[in-house]
Formats: sequence, C-alpha cells, structure tokens
Amino acid sequence: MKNKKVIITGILGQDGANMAEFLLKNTDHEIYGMMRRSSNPNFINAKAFKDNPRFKFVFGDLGDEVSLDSLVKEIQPDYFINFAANSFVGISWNMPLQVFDTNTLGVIRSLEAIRKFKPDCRFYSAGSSEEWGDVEYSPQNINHPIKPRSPDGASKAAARHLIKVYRESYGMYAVHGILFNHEGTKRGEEFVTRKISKGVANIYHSLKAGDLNFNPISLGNLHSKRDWSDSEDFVEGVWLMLNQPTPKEYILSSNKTHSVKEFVERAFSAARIMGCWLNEDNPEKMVYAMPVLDDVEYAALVVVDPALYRPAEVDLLWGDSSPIRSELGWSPKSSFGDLVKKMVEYDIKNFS
Ligand code: GDR
Repeated sequence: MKNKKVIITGILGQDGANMAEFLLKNTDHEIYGMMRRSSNPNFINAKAFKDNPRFKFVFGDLGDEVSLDSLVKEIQPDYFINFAANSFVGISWNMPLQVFDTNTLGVIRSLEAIRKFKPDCRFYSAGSSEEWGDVEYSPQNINHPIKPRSPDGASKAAARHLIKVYRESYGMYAVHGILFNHEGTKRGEEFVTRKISKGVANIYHSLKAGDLNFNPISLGNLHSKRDWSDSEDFVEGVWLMLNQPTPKEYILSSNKTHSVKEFVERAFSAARIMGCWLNEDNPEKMVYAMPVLDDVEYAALVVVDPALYRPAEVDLLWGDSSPIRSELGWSPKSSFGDLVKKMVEYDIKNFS
C-alpha cells in the first residue's frame, strides 16, 4: 500500500516542526513541509527531520493561491495541516491586513485548493483561544461566545466560520481545533514564555560568571492569565482530531490557568535563582529582584515596561478540554511545572 501524504504549513515554526517529528516517528507517511521563499530561512526547528528520507521541503505561501493549487494538485495529499499563521498577537494591531490575509484568506485559499484538486484530503487549521477574547465564563468550552480582543483573534474566528461553511457545503473533512497557549523549546522569542526562559538563562550565566551587570527582563502585563501547555502534547491531539469517522471541533488545553507573574517565579526557581517582588501595589512599577550585598541592595531580575502593554488585553484564558479527553482519549504528558523547567533548562544548556 502506498504511503499517505501529509502537507504541513508553517513547517519552520514550533507546531509545524513538532507535528513533522511526531508523524515521522509514529507513522510511515510522507511529509511535505511547506515553507515560504526567503533569502535567509531559519532551519533551527527542522534539525531533527530535515534530512529524513520521508520528509521534503516544498515552497508555497498562504498568500498565493497559485502555489497552493499546484501543491495540492501535484502532491495529492491525504492530510493538509495548517500551522502557518502570523501568530504573534502583539503585532496584529500593527499589521491587521497581513494578519487577516494569512490567517483567514490563507485558510480559504487552502480549502479551495483542496476542494478543486483533492476533495477527500483531510484539513486541519489551528484555531485559538484568542477567539474567546473578552471571556464570559471560565473555564471556556467549545460553546463559549466568540468575542475577540485583537485582530489576531478576529482573523482566527472568521477562519473558524469559513471552515464550518466548507465542511457543511461540500462535505469536506475540515476542522478548526481551538488551541490554548502552547509552548516549548522551539517557541519564538517574541512570546512571553520563551522571552522569560531565555532571559533567565542569560541572568543565570551572568551570575555564574560573577557578573551582576546583567539586563533585567522587561515585560508588559504580569497579571494576565494563560492556560499553558506543551506544543508536543498538542500535535498528538491535532492528529487525533484529523482521524475520526466524522469531523468535530475540540479544544486542547491543560485545564489550568497561571499568571505571567507565576511563570516568572517558576522560571527563576527552575534556575535556582531566588527573587522577590517589590512595589507589588503598583502593577506598572513592579520589580522582581534578588537581594545582594547581605540583603541590603537588590538586583532587578524583571522590570515592567508599560510600553509592552497591549491596546486591549485578554485577561484570563482557561480552557476545558474534557471532551477530547473523554471521547478521543487525549491527555497531556507535561504539566505547567514540567514545561517551565524544560524550557529554562534547555535555554541554560544551549546558551550562547
Ligand atoms: P498570547 O501569547 O498573546 O496569549 O498568544 P504571548 O506569549 O504573546 O502573551 C501572553 C501574555 O503575556 C503578556 N505579556 C507579554 N507578552 C509578550 N509576548 N511579551 C511580553 O514582554 C509580555 N509581557 C506580558 C501578554 O500581554 C499576554 O497577556 C499566543 C499565540 O501563540 C497566539 O498565536 C495563540 O493564538 C494564543 O497564544 C492562544
């Protein structure tokens, strides 16, 4: 029997790379990793699989329907997994049209390519808890009203409706699973978790060298709460969503919520650096600091920069993924503590 074929978009990003690793390890499928043409691509996340004989890079762009049509026509994929997106919420106010073009119109272009050239190909596109936005209740389940607070959330919400339309109009196996925050050692440095783990590694190595002149980590809102998981657990859940008798949307989440402030505390503690909060009554002046000189002075580890606050913030995300746990048997292997420790230890070890 012929090996099945899978196109993964966003292959150089965290989720695309984790999905490729998972499928190469657990199936005999052929993987086609779609990347945009760039004069300076970064292959760091593809180290583990780029030379695998069942893996191939292909050029394509969610903004260019010609490339998507050609790929689907030529490869005849059994699965099309869309992890490409402009996923940094913070920048989505600065480039709302590009965000909408990639996250929403890119989904239509992919669905159209499948509809025209391989209608039985199964399609997954990454939805987001950003779609809940201004949340009405917690934990949020799949029926939570869509109330985005950012262009990113709005673009994903529109994509969700379009995928439903294609599913119902053309009988396509097309799903938009909702992913709460998910992180790991392939996460981009613009996201708060990796910014913290890299910053902690930097401070750790300065302290080890006896240098107290390190830069503190500058953060925005420390009080927003997120439901953080490990991306490696989520790609398994996405694969389950793609392999059911009928398409159904699910949430992937840890079912727990933690503040950015708690992430900071756990990250420093994973590096065995003990700090304490100063000015806690003023959120914009809070400092996480380490006593020095017999506790007389403090060295700042984290400072707040109000310029990093967002124009509109999603204050609390907390998912309820019980349906995929009970119906499909998915469960995460990593806890919040495991995730923070893994990221900090990786960044300390690979510090340069
Ligand atoms: P998020 O992730 O916006 O939830 O979207 P991000 O890590 O960017 O922010 C999480 C929270 O941390 C606060 N924050 C900061 N964020 C960043 N990036 N940098 C900072 O310095 C900083 N300081 C505080 C933010 O205000 C926010 O409250 C992620 C992305 O993966 C999306 O694509 C995805 O849709 C959602 O998760 C689910």
